[in-house]
Amino acid sequence: MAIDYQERIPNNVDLAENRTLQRALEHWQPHFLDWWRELGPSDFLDVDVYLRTATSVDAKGWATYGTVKMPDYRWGIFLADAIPDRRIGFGDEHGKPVWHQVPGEHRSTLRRLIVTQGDTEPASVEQQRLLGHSCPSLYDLRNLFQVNVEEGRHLWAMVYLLHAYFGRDGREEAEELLARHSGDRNKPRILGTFNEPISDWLSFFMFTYFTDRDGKFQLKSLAESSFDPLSRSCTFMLTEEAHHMFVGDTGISRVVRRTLEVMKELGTEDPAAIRARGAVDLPTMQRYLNFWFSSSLDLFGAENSSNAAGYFATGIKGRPDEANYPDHLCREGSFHLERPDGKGGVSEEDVPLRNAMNEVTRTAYIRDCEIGVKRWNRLIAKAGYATELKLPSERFRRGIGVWANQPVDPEGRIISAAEHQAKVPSWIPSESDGAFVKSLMQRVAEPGKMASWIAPPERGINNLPVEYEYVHLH
Ligand code: BYC
Repeated sequence: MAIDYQERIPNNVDLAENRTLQRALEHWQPHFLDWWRELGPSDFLDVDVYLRTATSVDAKGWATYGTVKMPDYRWGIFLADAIPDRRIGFGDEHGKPVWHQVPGEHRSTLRRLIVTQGDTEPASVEQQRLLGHSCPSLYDLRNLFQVNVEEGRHLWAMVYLLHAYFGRDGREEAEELLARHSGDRNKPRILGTFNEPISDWLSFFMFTYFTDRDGKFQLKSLAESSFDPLSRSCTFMLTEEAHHMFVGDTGISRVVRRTLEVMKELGTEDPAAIRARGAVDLPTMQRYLNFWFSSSLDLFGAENSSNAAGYFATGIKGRPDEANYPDHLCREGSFHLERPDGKGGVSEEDVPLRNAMNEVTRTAYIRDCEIGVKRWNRLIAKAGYATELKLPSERFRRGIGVWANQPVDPEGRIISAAEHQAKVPSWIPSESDGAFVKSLMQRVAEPGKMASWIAPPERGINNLPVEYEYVHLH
């Protein structure tokens, strides 16, 4: 395959000069495209979409807009600009020069983290692959596809690291990233949330708000890494991640706004009446929020983790915004944890701070999640209603860590197993909630028109009007 590398694969990693990397990518790229055709938004291969493509890392190039067919999207490889004389920012090697190659002793740990990060990217594309059929507007359809192609690019970013720094093992892992599939019984994706189906747009907005936000915090942690190519890859990925969270945040806001309009119009908060008018009642939204928030909390790993302590000590993975902390060694401190005592109560313990790094990051994530919830609640309050959306307790519905599989209610109270079982359907989406939400998912494909359950966005993309034909379906 003759490729004009800079044109076909925009990059700032000297791809045109690196024959080994070219060979690895030449082998992998056709498999990626096959995967995209089969498990990406497969019924939309021929449609023209108004997309943003990163063609360089500077302010001009990172968001180049134009109309493309998705299989022709130019998935590029970018590292944020190098920081001259960058030093390790935390852990036992604090202050020493960062690594430009993989230290032998950290090879398998780094590979595992890069593979875990990389695995989530195609997983999310697989999860969302059928949503295009039920888009609430062309504006939303375009945003879905933007998110999808960028997750594809984030996969490329991790595959680049595997190919460029991990030799044969890396090439094998890159193939495996296309062989595991979301929800596949025999070869599932690595992390739990990425095997959950996303079969409606309310789930998509919750996922892009809560799960992409885990992406933000994990990428920030990896951006602190002493392995400089990983750090620079993740720093650039964060610029794209911001749009994905915007899609989630504004998506949920727009659903709330439409629901409030219907509540006003009907003069009732009765879920049945709101549903009959084709909008999503707030209690249903709360159940979707409970589901995706609790699932995303698991993505931070266990509260007390020797893996996390090891990553910190060796300088492999830090805390998000490490520079903001006064102590970068964390040899002394401890973290106060609560755990179930096995007798229906709670016991407390202090764990060494390094072991609690997952919890430190999860705590920062929860604070960040609250910002959107407050904004949605302001909309509700402004419309004159007392209902509030709320993040459930971090103990609720956990599958990982000390609270895994505990009978806990959304307030964090430990209850009996029988009560828990009886009440779960009122806390997370029931089958009938799913069927109702799915019944709303009818494709709206006329420029500027919105589905009955969602308000229009405040503005279009890249200063274009909301009515712009962002996707040419015909
Ligand atoms: N599901 O010691 P622990 C994103 C495993 S999202 C299943 O607590 P550790 C995106 C864990 O792997 C960001 N398994 O783990 C968003 C470990 O297994 P091994 C993705 C889980 O290492 C939207 C074992 O349990 N990036 O970018 O401290 C769209 C022991 O646990 C789960 C990353 O995750 C789970 N939820 O922390 C697109 C960053 N949680 O290794 C993209 C890379 C834990 O003993 N990954 N386990 O077999 C990591 O930093 C760490 O692997 C984790 C886990 C934070 C995930």
